[in-house]
Amino acid sequence: SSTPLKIAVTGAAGQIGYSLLFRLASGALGDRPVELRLLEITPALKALEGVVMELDDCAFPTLAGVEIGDDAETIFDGVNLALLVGAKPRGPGMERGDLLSANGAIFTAQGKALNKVAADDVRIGVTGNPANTNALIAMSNAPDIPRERFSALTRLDHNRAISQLAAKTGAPVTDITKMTIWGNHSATQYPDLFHAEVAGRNAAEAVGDQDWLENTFIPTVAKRGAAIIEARGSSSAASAASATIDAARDWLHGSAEGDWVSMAVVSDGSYGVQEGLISSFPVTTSNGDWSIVQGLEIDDFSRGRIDASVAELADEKAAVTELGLI
Ligand code: NAX
Repeated sequence: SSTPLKIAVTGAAGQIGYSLLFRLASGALGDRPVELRLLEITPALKALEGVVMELDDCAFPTLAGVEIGDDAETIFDGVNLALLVGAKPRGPGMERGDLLSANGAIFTAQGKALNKVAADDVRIGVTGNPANTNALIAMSNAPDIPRERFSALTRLDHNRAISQLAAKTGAPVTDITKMTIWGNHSATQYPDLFHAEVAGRNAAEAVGDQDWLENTFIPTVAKRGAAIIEARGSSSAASAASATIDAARDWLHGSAEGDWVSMAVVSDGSYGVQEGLISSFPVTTSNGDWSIVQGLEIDDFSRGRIDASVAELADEKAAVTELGLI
């Protein structure tokens, strides 16, 4: 169709936005023209105007229009895809409860605005942290939008896991399939090599090194964000934007045959994950819908890791329930 895909991006003047907008505008989601609708807080609008000047200066053939503003209901009007990137970072001396309530205010308001004005076919991807719980808050405040339309980003973790496994085995990334991130986008996440494959061979067997798997691979993937901050002096931005694009593209256009991707989506109780939590699963996507890959055997090691991350999500849910955000 030549009607532009209307895409909202929040936090558009931020680091991730600076990479994400140019890829969306240049056709990373396909040939269909896109209209960007960019939400920022009032003090960041001037900087955002500068970013829009640069978007103009690229003369992207697929960019059909840009609108910016600080009012969620205006910006979200008629959007088909909403990428919720803007969030409140944890400041010095900030307790977890403070972080959850600051973000709660953002994601309750944005959930309500999406509920009111988004297009009927809207899909909502949350990148801003704490991503799973922010998605839960937005979903809970948008009762008229099907719960399946919300997801939180674990695709960056998924891509990091693919890259680490490729480096360890010497295989190209294109040989790595069926990677899974389970649980929360946090240090408790569980990147699973027992179901992943390297050129069709079980990855845990191909690696053949449980010590590496437990003591190098898992912590390297789970703590990669901190390693990037340590090296670069700021948090991952281009890779986070790239993963946000990968996730949106596969959601809208489908995952590859014979493979799956990781997405944090509302649990139906699969794999013993408490119903209603937004937890990362192996999913296949087709025609804008996802479904959780069923029937994987979970051994005791994986069970313990999944349960620990899910317990953290249940704690976050209890905390935001206590705060009256959901
Ligand atoms: P920046 O601080 O550079 O940008 C965030 C932007 O959001 C700012 O411009 C700010 O003005 C804006 N903002 C704040 N409140 C807003 C609101 N209510 N409405 C609209 N905009 C608002 O952060 P950046 O590096 O771009 O990261 C954005 C978010 O992504 C952070 O929460 C970060 O923790 C999270 N990340 C998530 C990742 C993931 O894999 N899920 C990885 C990368 C990143 O750490």
